[in-house]
Amino acid sequence: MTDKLMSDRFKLFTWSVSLYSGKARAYLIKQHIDFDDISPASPEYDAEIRPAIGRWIIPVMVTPDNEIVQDGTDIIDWFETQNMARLPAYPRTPRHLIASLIMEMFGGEGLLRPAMHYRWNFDEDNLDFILQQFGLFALPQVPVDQRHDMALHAASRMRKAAVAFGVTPETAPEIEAAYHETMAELDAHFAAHPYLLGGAPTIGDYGLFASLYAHLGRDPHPLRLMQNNAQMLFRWTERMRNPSSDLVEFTGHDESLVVDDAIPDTLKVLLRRVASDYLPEISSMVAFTNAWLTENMPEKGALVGGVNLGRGIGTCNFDWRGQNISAVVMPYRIFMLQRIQDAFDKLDDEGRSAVDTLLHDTGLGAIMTTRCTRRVARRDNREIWD
Ligand SMILES: N[C@@H](CCC(=O)N[C@@H](CS)C(=O)NCC(=O)O)C(=O)O
Repeated sequence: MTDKLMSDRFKLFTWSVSLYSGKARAYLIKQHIDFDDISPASPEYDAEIRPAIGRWIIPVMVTPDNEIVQDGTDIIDWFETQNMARLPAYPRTPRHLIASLIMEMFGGEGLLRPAMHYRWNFDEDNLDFILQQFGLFALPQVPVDQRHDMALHAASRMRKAAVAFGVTPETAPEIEAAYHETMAELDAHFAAHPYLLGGAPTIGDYGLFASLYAHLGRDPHPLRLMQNNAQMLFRWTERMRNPSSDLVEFTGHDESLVVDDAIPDTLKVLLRRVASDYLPEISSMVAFTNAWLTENMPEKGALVGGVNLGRGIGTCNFDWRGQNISAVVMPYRIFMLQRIQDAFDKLDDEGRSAVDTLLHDTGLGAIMTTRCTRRVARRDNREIWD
């Protein structure tokens, strides 16, 4: 690593338009970490970061000691492991911990369809803004009047990604209906509680913020939708970007979590939403992966998707709200699911029993039994088969 990257502050290679960047950035803001946002379009990224992590991806954090950490969750865990968290992301009680991890996965992965749909399928409201912003962040060295066409080219790649996640003209009406319902449920929750579990953000808030900020809370069309329909959810998106806890409308509230490991009724509603809207995909993705593993038998330590295959290993199909959805299967999602299952397995009998009751009450029982036959691990900032 050259001296160029050395700094006494943390560096976060991000863009405001990037979904997963928002998760890591919100965490750093909330922990009062001294950091700089740096564009991955900078020469440092090409010269130092990309060769080190082997692909173009954000967010990436560089620590003052020049450690490179890619992945929103790994960035968060880096601070948690060093005991640098002002507000620890992982609750210490069983139901809070598991509910928060489930919402992390739902926010980062389960809300991807609405996030992609509302970014890429409302050109009249969004496209000028998106192209200007992509041009601004991705092509700073290109003259402003030449950015538009180049950004349009990049946009067509992202539109294809939306389809790969299952966003099509056929599925769009249900994606919208489900998002309106979800938005109302989130709004009801944040009318009663500043964060998912009370007065401080936990891992579930950071995960949710991924989809609910860069796309759903920032692009013109979905932002207007949120401002018109879910003002308390909109407030939470402001709160998540504020270094203070921003509890102004919650008079008398402090930064503590809900007492006695209780799960607010409004959060139970959101867990039921995960069960109805994301569990079908989890089951299908795990079944596909298990069959794929039997057929392909990757060696221990092999990069998932192989060297060139990108992040997906195939496509799974499942029924969802009367639609048959085809969606890319990404072992990263298995990794996120495994985190929840690992946390559950580590609980004592009493904790497991409390969580079991919660999961059965909310229709999520299968989340602990739907398991992959192989584990996905992370090594050198990549997913590998363990
Ligand atoms: N699991 C990763 C996902 C990161 C990710 O997908 N980032 C997007 C931007 S929001 C990206 O870099 N995409 C580049 C590409 O797919 O080529 C994380 O949480 O950090």
